[in-house]
Amino acid sequence: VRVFYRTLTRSRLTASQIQRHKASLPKNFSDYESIKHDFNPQIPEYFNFARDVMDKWAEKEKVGQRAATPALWWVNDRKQEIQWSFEELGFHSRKLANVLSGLCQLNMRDRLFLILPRIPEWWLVNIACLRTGTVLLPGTSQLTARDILHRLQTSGAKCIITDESIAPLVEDVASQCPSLQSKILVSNRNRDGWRNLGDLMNNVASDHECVETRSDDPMTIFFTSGTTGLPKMTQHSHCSYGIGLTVNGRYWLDLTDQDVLWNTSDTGWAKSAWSSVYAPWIQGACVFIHHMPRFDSSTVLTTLSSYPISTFCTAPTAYRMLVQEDVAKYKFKSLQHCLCAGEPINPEVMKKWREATGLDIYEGYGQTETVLVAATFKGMKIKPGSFGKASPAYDVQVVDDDGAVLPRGEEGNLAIRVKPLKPFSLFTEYTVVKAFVVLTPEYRSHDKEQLVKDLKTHVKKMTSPYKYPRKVEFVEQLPKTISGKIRRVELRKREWGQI
Ligand SMILES: *[C@@H]1O[C@H](CO)[C@@H](O)[C@H](O)[C@H]1NC(C)=O
Ligand SMILES: CC(=O)N[C@H]1CO[C@H](CO)[C@@H](O)[C@@H]1O
Repeated sequence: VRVFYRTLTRSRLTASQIQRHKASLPKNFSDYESIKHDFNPQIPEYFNFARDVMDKWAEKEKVGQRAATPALWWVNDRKQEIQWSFEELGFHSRKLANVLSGLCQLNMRDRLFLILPRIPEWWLVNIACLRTGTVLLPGTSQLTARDILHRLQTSGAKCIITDESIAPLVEDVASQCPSLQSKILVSNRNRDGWRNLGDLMNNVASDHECVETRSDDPMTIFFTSGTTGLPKMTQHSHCSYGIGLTVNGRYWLDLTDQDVLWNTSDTGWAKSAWSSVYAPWIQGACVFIHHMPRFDSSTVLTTLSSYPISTFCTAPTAYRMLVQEDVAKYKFKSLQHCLCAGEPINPEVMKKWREATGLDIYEGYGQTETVLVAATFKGMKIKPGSFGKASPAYDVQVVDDDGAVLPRGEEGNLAIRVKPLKPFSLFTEYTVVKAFVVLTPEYRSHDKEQLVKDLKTHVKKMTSPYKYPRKVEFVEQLPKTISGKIRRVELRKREWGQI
């Protein structure tokens, strides 16, 4: 019987067809409709990802209820390697949390600016900030001194953690950033004016009590790329990512605690939090990192064949480079699920990748302000040129410029419904200072543009530079209470109503 069965299977399906079929089946949900139907996340009043998710996985590790994969697996091109379990991540990040709340005197809601390449410390800072309730602002290593100045001033960050390549740029601008109190360097060497992270961590306790954060407390701030005007600060709460990215981790990435996820993206970009922190760790999966100085096709293919990477995501441009190599000569024994995001993928590249690996590429789309907005989920038919269907996190529609939903097949704007209820997995706000100004009679005839400039300069001089208003609006009068207090709520409502 066994022989017969084997022959039958072989004659009907090739090994790669079987592999492809298996890989296209979702592991932890049945189909798109069931996801849409069952999606009903509960938002507790208090939530902290370090305590409520990471430390829970550490407990499961202890009693053998989690697969034996590490939680973080880091390699570089000099064959150095680090593997940390959730327990070890907990140990190191608690020490770092003690550095932040002790020596750096960071209180809840204070802001920390982080610019590091893909080194393990980047992840430790992420987790330590959760433990202390510090709001994390990640930035890429490509920032200039001017960019750094703008970010430090706008955010009023009290602490910066970076490496030797960025330290001189910070030194150039630090005197113009009055709120910046601690500068911490990640390096084997010491540098004047900086404290060394390694030394600091050697001298603190490893027990730390995680702070109580409300689900809607601010957790992280990303600067938008600033395509139009100066970059804006986009704030996410503890639950918007910590719970909201379940949609990415469970449904799009289809991860479990046995999976190893590799996204080749750099740290600092808004969405490295998506794929390299929250989405995989919600699912208990392993985050794999290769600290390559730059994208190199043969390094990527060799890495995919020598480590048990089950889930792989890279940019469409990168896939285009990969399929130019002789991909079929590599054996990806563990690879089961491939994804892309960032720009549309060319159907030709998808086809070549499938021919070489037997695997499809699943597209996803989202923005700094959101979690996954739309995607091709496992088990869904892939239609080249389409990025799939709306994610269960949002009610997504194509609308015209007035917000009216358009009929099927018509081009328009992609919109997310925010009324009557704003989805919890949407960013909280953009934290822009706006001034409403009532002019006295002698100023009414003045040139308004010049007045705006003068006001901004005045505030910069009188208070900290970062506090100056980015927006100024002249009004006839301010809404006041009977006792004469200004009703800021009303101003705020008016402002949001306009957007
Ligand atoms: C990988 O990182 C890029 C850039 O940050 C992001 O656009 C993409 O969504 C990430 N992939 C996954 C699977 O989260
Ligand atoms: C690993 C994982 O995501 N497991 C989930 C699979 O789905 C069930 C039912 O929705 C969840 O309870 C598990 O947590």
